[in-house]
Amino acid sequence: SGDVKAKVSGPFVPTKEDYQKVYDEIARLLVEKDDYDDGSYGPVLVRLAWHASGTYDKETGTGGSNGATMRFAPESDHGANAGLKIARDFLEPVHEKFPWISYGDLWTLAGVCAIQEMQGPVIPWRPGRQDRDVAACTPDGRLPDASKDQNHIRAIFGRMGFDDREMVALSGAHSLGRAHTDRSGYDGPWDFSPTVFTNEFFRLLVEEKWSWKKWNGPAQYTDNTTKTLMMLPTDLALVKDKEFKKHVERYAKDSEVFFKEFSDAFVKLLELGVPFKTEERFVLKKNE
Ligand code: HIF
Repeated sequence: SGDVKAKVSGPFVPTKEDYQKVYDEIARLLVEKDDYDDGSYGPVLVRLAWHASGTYDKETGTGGSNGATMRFAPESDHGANAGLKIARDFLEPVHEKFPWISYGDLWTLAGVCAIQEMQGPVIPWRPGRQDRDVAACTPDGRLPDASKDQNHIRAIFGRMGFDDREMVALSGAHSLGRAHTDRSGYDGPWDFSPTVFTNEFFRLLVEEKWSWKKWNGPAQYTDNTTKTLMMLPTDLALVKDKEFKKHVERYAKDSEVFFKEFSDAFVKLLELGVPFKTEERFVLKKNE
């Protein structure tokens, strides 16, 4: 009584509960802001998390989600990143509410949240990315070019350190979202439920017949049955290549196996090049 010492406050060290609050706020905004695209910002948040991470180069250790250098030109202006300002702007109010989180942690956490809230697998996640400045921007050309074939897929994802199985597992994320003519030039969704994470991408690749879309846009495929879906040349490469196709068939048959192997590969993607200080990953709770 009377001699209670003032608590000395050091730097704020966030706990799992603090990250859950950030997660919950993103999940809340996903529900609230449903007047966009197919009714969700989820897919474009997944794309932001992946493009922030997929610049990693294992030889030089440069790129990856540490640094969140897509905040700056030239990286924000790289052709592959067209449209991702929408995702970054969506997350800005979240950063204002939780200013202690780095953008790299925020963007990757948002990808995790989006996948889980769209009924995808649990993606264990850990914090530790630190924002860096414009000097850490990666050169253009590190992200994949959809007009190419399996050799390109192996070159790009091999540079990040992935094997064939992981490359195919990751590809299942194209069950989400759509292509936009004013971003990549391509057009349309990959399946009939672009805001739900499923193994439909693989089932359609195997079971549907795909032919070149007749239009003036970039070369892409359309399904023969409804002509409302699309596949990129890099997507079709997954069934043209025998080694890739093995995994496509496994995932088309078994959603559970796909969810497990996707989760492992996506955890790895989001952690490329990040100098973590902790081993522990958090499993953040879904809202749904
Ligand atoms: Fe995509 N991807 N991706 N992608 N991607 C697009 C959209 C999404 C490639 C090209 C494109 C992955 C790999 C590759 C998502 C997630 C992932 C678009 C359309 C193109 C062109 C962009 C637009 O016009 O808006 C290529 C060439 C890849 C390597 C083969 C990952 C595995 C599938 C790594 C991945 O997670 C998501 C989600 C979208 C949807 C975005 C949206 O706004 O709806």
